[in-house]
Amino acid sequence: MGVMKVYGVARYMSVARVIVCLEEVGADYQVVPVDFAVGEHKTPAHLARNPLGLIPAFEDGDLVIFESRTISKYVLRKYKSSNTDDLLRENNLTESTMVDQWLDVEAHHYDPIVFPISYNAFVLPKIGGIGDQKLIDTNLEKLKTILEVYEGQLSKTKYLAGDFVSLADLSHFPATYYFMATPYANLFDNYPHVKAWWENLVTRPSLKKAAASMFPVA
Ligand code: GS8
Repeated sequence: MGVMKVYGVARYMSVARVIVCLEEVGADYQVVPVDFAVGEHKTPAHLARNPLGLIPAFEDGDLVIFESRTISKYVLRKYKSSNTDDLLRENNLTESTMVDQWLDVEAHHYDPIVFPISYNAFVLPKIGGIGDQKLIDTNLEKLKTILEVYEGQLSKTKYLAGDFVSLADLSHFPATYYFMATPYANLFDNYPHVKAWWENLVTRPSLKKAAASMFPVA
């Protein structure tokens, strides 16, 4: 079986999520570039890997999958023995359920708010586009509500799913990393437990490694 392949571009947020997990377990992998500029993500070859025409797609031998959170779980399960922090907690029903719960919160509540802010206020200007300020402003308002919820949880536990780091935390990395490079980063100052959680999280080597291939934030 050849090396695992991530189809996509490492600086894109969903791709970075997968790279973090691959780095966590120290897996051998290759990032195979997909060139948006020439519409490579809409070619039959890429659509066969991800029928939504999005990145990432992932290949491990005969297994071809898409959706960054699914790929992340696959990688963590496959390399269970080198997943030293046990980021899914699958040997504990309560803990793994808390991981699932906060991963769902990230996917269905946090990301739909933070991703558009990060994309419009940071990524688009980086690639020569113009962000949609109305969209940014609407989502900034919504973000306050969700950060209030996070502040409540993180004042009870060190990480989202409990007093252990998990995929639920790591999954927040890409969009939050770019958010912190927007003019709106200081919004987090109003939520001290969330801010401390983030500052602790970004010290992880896997995140630093993924960040090295992302857009520079300084
Ligand atoms: C989202 C994939 C996605 O939006 C996942 O894998 O988590 N829920 C999916 N990918 C974006 C780049 S991510 O920053 C993408 O492929 N955009 C290209 C396009 O919209 O045409």
